[in-house]
Amino acid sequence: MSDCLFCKIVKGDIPSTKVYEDEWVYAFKDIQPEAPVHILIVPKVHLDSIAKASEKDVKLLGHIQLVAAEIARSEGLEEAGYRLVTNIGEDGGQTVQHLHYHLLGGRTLKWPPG
Ligand code: IU
Repeated sequence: MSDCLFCKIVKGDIPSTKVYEDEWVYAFKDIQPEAPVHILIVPKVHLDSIAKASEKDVKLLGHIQLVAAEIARSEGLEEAGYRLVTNIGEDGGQTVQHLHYHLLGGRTLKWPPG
C-alpha cells in the first residue's frame, strides 16, 4: 500500500531503528516507547490487521510469533517475561492500519490494560 506508514518503514522510505529483519517480517523500535523495550513486529506484506487475516496467512502469523519470542530472548526478556499484543480497530486502540505486534518488556506490566 503506497500510503501506508509501515509499508514505507519496511521499504526504508521512512527511517526506523531496525531490530530484526527476514524475508517475511521487519521489526523496529517504537518511536514512543511505553516500556524499556518496545518493539514493533510487522509483516512485510500489507495486511490491515489480524481481523483481515485468513487461512493463507497462518504460516506468516505463526512466524511472527516465533520471531517475537526470538527477539524477546535476544533482548534478555525471557526470564522476567514480556507481553506480545496486537491492537485491532478503533476500540482496540489501533492507530496504524498495518498489522503489527507490540513486544513490550523491561518492566512489570499491568493487567488489564486501559
Ligand atoms: P497501534 O497499536 O496502532 O496504536 O500502534 C502504533 C504504534 O506505532 C504506536 O505505538 C506508535 O508509537 C508507533 N509508531 C511508530 O513507531 N512510528 C511512527 O512513525 C508512528 C507510530 I505515526
